[in-house]
Amino acid sequence: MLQTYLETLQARMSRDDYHKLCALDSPGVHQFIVEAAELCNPDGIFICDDSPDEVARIRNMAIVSREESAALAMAGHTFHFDGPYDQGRDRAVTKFLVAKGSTLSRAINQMDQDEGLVEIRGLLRNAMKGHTMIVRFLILGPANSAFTIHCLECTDSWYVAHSVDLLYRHGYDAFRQAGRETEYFKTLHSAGRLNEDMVSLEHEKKRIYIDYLANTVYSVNTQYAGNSVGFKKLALRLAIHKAHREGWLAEHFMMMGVHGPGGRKTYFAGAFPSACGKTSTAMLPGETILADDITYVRNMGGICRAVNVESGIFGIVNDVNPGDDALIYRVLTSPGEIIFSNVLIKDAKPWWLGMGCELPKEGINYGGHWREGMTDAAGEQVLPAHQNARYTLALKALPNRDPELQNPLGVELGGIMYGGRDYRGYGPVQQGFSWEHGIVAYGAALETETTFAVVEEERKHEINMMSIQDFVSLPLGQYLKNYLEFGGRLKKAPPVFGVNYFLKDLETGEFLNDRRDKHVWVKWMELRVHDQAGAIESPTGRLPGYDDLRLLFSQVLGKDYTKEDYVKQFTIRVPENLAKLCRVETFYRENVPDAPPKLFSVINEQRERLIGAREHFGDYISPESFAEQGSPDDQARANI
Ligand code: SPV
Ligand code: MN
Repeated sequence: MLQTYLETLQARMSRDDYHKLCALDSPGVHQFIVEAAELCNPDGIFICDDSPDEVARIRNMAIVSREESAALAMAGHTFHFDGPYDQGRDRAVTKFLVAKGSTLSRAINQMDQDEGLVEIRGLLRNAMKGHTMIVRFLILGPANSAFTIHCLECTDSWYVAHSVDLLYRHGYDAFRQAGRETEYFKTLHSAGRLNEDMVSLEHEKKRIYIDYLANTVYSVNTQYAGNSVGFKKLALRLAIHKAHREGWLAEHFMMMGVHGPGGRKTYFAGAFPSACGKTSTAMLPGETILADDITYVRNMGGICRAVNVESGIFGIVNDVNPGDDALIYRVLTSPGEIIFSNVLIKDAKPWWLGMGCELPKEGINYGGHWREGMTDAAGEQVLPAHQNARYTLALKALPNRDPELQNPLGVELGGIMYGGRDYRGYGPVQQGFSWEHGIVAYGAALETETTFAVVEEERKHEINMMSIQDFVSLPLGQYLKNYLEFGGRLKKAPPVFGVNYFLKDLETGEFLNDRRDKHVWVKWMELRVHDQAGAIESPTGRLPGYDDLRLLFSQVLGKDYTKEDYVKQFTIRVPENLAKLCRVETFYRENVPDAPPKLFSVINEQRERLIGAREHFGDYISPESFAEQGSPDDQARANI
């Protein structure tokens, strides 16, 4: 059989490419490529073995094919446009294929596996005619590690093949060394028919189907990297299922190293829905970034250890400016390999919203020629750049990258944080009373409003469990159960924190924090991990004390922190918190029939604590009403 697949392929590719495939002792890989080629019918097949020449060829072809343009002044910079209907992940057309007789939770988009395969194969038939199918081999996680997952992508997009080069570790050698029994993920992607600007034309036929039972992802008529690069949220869906079978966690986490007293560094992982401050937390000045988007977490000898699945960033460029994100701004405006997508182009420069300077009055964007004052069919002003405009770069381009990226053992997680977009309820930072409390009260209760990173109505209030809900290839209750049990099996589960950068004054509607305040919250968490800061026991979690924060504001930001600000920010808002618990409970009762009983007991206990506190202190309770415990004395504080 192996010989038959190879013979079929021989006719479709150069001798050189054929030999590269023969070096892989994997009939499954050959079969996948044969079937992809027979279905999509490309003019040729290019097997990339990751040599520098081939990687350079891919980058060059992305430009020659005009999927990217290098018409930018800065060396190494290119830009790419996705179509107007292809500017984010597309929930409506992204579906799990489920076997007959089984079903995932109601909140998860799914369809019958057989029907889905017939539909998507129909759309992929002959889709690569006139194009080359590029085959890339990659690994998720560091090489030669318990975390490593092999994967391959067949795509007709040079932009996608180029993006994966910046975002993932090369894997051709790993495939060469792999035994036949090695499990791997596969993606088949076609951008479909393109218009004269090399943009996917048939957006109404965009489909992204995840055949998680076969470790395969299909994607067609789309270019937006979140839909087309198989190893972002698409392979995350496959990894969640694998993690469930094997007893570990695949998470939508950034990871960062936070410096503490005495030169120590503590690693944190954090889940935030899109545009809730994930990258800007991971990029805090003076700290190190280890991961931006996806992390695998394992119990290794009772210790919670984690790796970055990726090795690059596909980041939101909106609001990156010298004041708020100085570091990334500097990288984006310096020479180096970067792909900008869906920004405004003018005078050979990329421009984006919130970049901290006046934008040009006209230029080229994803809609074509743009002029200030333009309106769309609905009469709305057309923005110069898309709010979900992005940059793609390798982590090695960042001066603040963490040195442990390639460590096969990963790093020990000191703490985990969850952060949503909650204007009314939760305070800026708090610590869970236990693993279970933190996982439920901050992770499972994570609320946000939909933003521009997803193609649908914006500003809808929603629960987004662990910021991963769309990707969970299991019944959601099973996923939560796995999470709760994972912590229980660790020798010492990392403390769990909830953060909220979006709290507003209930009367004025103004944000109560500056964007940079998050640095103080992170430093406080670092101290808490090592029992070097006190905490106040409030009904929703352990809160920082004023004196610790005042010192940290001064040390970290050089700012005075007034008692008045502290009280405003950390006041427990009982009605808003009770309403939040009600939304969370309703969501799980309605959508997650297999939710673990622990979830409801944690919610109930929190409700009772809130009601009890209200009886004593009223609806809005200053943090100073609660007792502070374990607070370091002034001498210890001075040494922080
Ligand atoms: C996100 O939206 O969470 C992203 C970008 O990280 S995407 O690749 O589209 O998932
Ligand atoms: Mn993400």
